[in-house]
Amino acid sequence: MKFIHIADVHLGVKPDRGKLWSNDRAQEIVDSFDNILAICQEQEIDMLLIAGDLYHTPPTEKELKDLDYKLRKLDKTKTIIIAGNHDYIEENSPWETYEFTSDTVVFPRDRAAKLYYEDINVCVTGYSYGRQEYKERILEKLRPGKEGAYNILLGHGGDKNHMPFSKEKLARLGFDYVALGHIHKPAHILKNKMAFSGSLEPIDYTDTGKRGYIYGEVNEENVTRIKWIPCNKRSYINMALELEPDYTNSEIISVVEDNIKELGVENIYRIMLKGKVDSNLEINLSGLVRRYNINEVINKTESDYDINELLEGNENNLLGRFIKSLSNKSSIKDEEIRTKALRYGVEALLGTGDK
Ligand SMILES: [Mn+2]
Repeated sequence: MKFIHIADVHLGVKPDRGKLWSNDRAQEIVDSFDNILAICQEQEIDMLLIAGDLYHTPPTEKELKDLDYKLRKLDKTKTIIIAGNHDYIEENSPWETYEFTSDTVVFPRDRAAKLYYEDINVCVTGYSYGRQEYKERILEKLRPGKEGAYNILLGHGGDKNHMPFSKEKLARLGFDYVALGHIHKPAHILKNKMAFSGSLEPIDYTDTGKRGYIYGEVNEENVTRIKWIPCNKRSYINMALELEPDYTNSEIISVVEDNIKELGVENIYRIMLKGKVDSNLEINLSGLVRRYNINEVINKTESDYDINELLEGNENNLLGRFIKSLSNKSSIKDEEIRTKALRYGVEALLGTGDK
């Protein structure tokens, strides 16, 4: 028996709304899901397990009809879906009323349900969200549905507002494989027995790193082997750069650009600038922001200046008086706080030009 386990596809999400790449990302998420379906067909996968949040918000009937159309093309694959906190099932919603014509089952809301497939001797137990939050430890109470069968648990959650659980308790319930969703970072929790597949694609800048799906194989003795396979079209990358006082703006641009080229121009960046820079330097990366996918530039640089030199040139103005008053040890007793206050004040005054 072969299965694919995915979760948190978030179809319908518009990542980084307002950015140039936002629409492309929305399409790439659809493409990535379609790619999973193509793999199911090509590799004759028996089961496609979707562990919640297939959709970013509860789906419309039109969306389910479209999904059904795609799933109907799979000759060998049964699809089992639970709803998560994003695409939770409301009473009389399309999730409840739509009748799939493909080999697909959506687990009912707000109760444990099981489904036994005689042809492959597999029993899946799962629980769909009927609302956005469950503080109850629901997953820990589920039990394998059929003795002698290969038992799978399909669950969504893991933080304190979304069906919290202890990994140890979940591991001891007696399931052969626990397919989890909700946490976007993939995690192989118990070897070949329990895993978060992670989101299929990164959804926003907090989803750094690779994303993908789990491919699993179960042999005749019901021994499972799983493998996590990355497939994300691009990644969110946090780039931190330590600058030096002698850098010019062009040099900073060139360093950032070299790094982006090395890490991949298709990726989406958050750039954090650190270190000491010339106190007169104005950093301007707007040219790069137009050319590459840069979500945000965070400037945490500090001005490189000599307090004594500054004092000499500003004896009689506000800046000079400020430096003098804070240089006096009795002004603020705590050395560290005084140094910080001096630095922030000097930088603010230099920044406004109001001396
Ligand atoms: Mn979720």
